Amino acid sequence: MKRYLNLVAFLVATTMVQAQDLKLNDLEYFERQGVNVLVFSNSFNGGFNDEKNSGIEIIHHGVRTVQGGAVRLNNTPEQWDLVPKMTSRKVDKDKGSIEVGMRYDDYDFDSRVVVTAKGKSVEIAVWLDKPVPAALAGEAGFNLEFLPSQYWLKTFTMDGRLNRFPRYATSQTVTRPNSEKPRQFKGFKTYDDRGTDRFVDPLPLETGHDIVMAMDEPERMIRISSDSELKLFDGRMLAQNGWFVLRTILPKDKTGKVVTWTVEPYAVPNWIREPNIGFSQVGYTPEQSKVAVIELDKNDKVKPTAQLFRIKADGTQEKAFQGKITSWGNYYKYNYVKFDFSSVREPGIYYIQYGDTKTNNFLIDEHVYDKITDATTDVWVPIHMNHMYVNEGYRTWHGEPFKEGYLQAPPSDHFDLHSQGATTDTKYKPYELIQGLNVGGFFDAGDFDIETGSNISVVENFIRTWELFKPQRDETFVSEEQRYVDLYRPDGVPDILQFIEHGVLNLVAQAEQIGHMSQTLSNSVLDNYHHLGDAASITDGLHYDPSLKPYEVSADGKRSGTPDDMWAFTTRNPQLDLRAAAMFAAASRALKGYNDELAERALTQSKRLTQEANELVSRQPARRNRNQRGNMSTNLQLYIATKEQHYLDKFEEQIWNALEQNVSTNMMTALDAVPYMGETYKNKLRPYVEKYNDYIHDFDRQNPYGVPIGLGNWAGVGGVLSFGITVNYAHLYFPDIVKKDEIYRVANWLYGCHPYHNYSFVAVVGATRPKQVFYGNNRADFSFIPGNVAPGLLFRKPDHFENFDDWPFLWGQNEGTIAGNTQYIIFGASLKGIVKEKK
Ligand SMILES: [Ca+2]
Ligand SMILES: [Ca+2]
Ligand SMILES: [Ca+2]
Repeated sequence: MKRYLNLVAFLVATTMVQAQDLKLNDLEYFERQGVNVLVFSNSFNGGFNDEKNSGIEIIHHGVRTVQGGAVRLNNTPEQWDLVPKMTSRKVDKDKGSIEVGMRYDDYDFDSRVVVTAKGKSVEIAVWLDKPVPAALAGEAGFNLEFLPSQYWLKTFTMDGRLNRFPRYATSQTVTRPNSEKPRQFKGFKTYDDRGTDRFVDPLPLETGHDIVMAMDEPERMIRISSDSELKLFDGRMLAQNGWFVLRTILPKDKTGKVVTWTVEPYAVPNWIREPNIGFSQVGYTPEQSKVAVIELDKNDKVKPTAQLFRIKADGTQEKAFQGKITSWGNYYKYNYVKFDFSSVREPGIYYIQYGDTKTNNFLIDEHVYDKITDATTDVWVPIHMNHMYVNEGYRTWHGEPFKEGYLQAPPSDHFDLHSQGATTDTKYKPYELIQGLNVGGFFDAGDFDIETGSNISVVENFIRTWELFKPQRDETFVSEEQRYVDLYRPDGVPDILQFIEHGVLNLVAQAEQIGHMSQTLSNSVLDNYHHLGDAASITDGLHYDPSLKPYEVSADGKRSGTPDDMWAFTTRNPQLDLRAAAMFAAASRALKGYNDELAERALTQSKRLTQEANELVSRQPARRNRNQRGNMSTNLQLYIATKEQHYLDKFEEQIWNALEQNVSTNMMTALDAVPYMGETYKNKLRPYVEKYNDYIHDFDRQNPYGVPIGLGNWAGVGGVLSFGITVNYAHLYFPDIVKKDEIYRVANWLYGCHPYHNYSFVAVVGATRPKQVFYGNNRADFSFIPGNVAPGLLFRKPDHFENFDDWPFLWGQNEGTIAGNTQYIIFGASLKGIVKEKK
């Protein structure tokens, strides 16, 4: 009987292999087991041009290793090279093909790409109705990009010649006149040509007609052939975030089907993705619920049980628990089951085994959450202090940046989501030095600008942490006088107070020197915006003097002709001024007794900005409640700071209405008010908290992880953290409605219980297996800055979540921000506080 069953299984398997041609599925991508070919499911319309997330993409055995398939204008396109606009997308189910229209407005250049399933391959054809414009002849080509970290050190052959993908960029380049370079985004330039008027163009690693990649790694193996010439380039020659690029230059003066490629991604027969056992890498307290979420391939057979093993003090292991697997169901492309081992409460070292898959070990112990914020407060935050030299032991993280200060931005466009309006809104002339801005403040994220809105949030987050938890932790030496920060050197002052002071120093200087808040203090030129390395070397530290030639230094050594000075973008926004005013009022409260002079300055600016901003707002045409939530929060903060009744009246007028409209988005602001209001307010809030509790539980129905999972172009850790903080405070003030166990939802998600992999999203003390690469300012080293929180799971349409841990350069999944990471401090501090409370 058994023999017979095996024979049946064999026959079924064989039929399946034969049936394994690429098929266009209902989600409009080509699929066979182990291979997904996506054709502009994600087009080039992200926030930052070429995000390496678009065009023709291949998800190869679960990993998105190929993207960027499109007509492009460069051998190795960079982030700010032009991207095509998708003008049409036609799916032909009968023919098994997808056709996409692409257009470059800058060059009035249209093309079409048609992808057709042909057995185990797809044919990619480029069609032109009009020849390539003369300006792009020899430059426009069809490109496909391959993820370096998945291909480096693997072999490849071009027309049979043996090769290996280099671990580091080490091929050759030529330089060409700038006049031959296709225009970049808004006319900006990604490079400093050092006065040569020439740009760098990589030479191909190989050229031919038939390339086979990674025959030494079946899950990555792919074959591409064409009658046209194929050239393989290494994009890392121009930019560390470049990919390997395979390309065919479009022929001149031709129309019709001008390029044809045959692309065959190899599929491992009957490939089943290994189960991803999601659990908290930080571990669990004995009393909390403990549920692993196991992500399974849709072709995988669910096993009836899983086991928990304990590693004993003598190094031997024993089975601690065996429990049933329960089904949750399908969520996008995978099937989800759960393993509940909450009944195991004995402190110890454990791992989970499901079938042949074992996790790394984790702890069950009362103290597992004790250190979850330490790396963020002791390491990540001080390293992001701007205008300071930051030292750690033998290592310098960065010298003192931007010594020459900030110039008034001229009316201009910009590359990081802001711009300077038609006037400066200040007393300064364009390019004039604004004194006193090069003090305090925090780097925005993986870049080095001071985003004013974010810095306001940062100071607010620190003040909240200080006022709620009064953390006395002192691990950091901060001297504003010496402009020097030394990690792990206590100086007798709680670090949080010093962080508040540092943030306020910059923001108060903005208010005093500019007269109102700037939008941002940022780079003036694109070629130093993408800086990787020591922040102190972004600019030359010398005042820009346009009377000198570029790269020339004045005789006194103080000025240079290099236009690298940072700019202050000063278009006035009264809403931002109001936010700053509320923050300044709270800051003056927090700083009193520590830095009275700064506290006084903050209060003075708070009063002035509030008055001026209110006047400006009253003169503006009424807008439909667009900033209501911000206003509401500002009114609350202003009431707390000043105790003036009219702010409270305004807040009360707004909050109930807001809660009626949307409980979930307004609950945190409502909870923020609780400590300052009476019992009547709390009672009135109670039914809304009950509604919020329903909202929390609804996530158990929406997805297997029970948290709000964002599907945007920047992964959703911000939303998850706000949710976590709100849940924590809802529990603190209404423990009978929101139960204690709810606070672990977000902790589980952050520390490893999520799709794709089970690594902790926080480079954190305490986690067994934190993520190892992040998009920080040291990303070129494939590294991290301790305490960073990754945005997490990036959703790619139509059904793929990913978080690369071998490739740091996708900001939407790996970049920690100063506002997000200080939000994490509040989440972590409140979680620790609740964990410690006795039931
Ligand atoms: Ca920025
Ligand atoms: Ca300190
Ligand atoms: Ca300079």
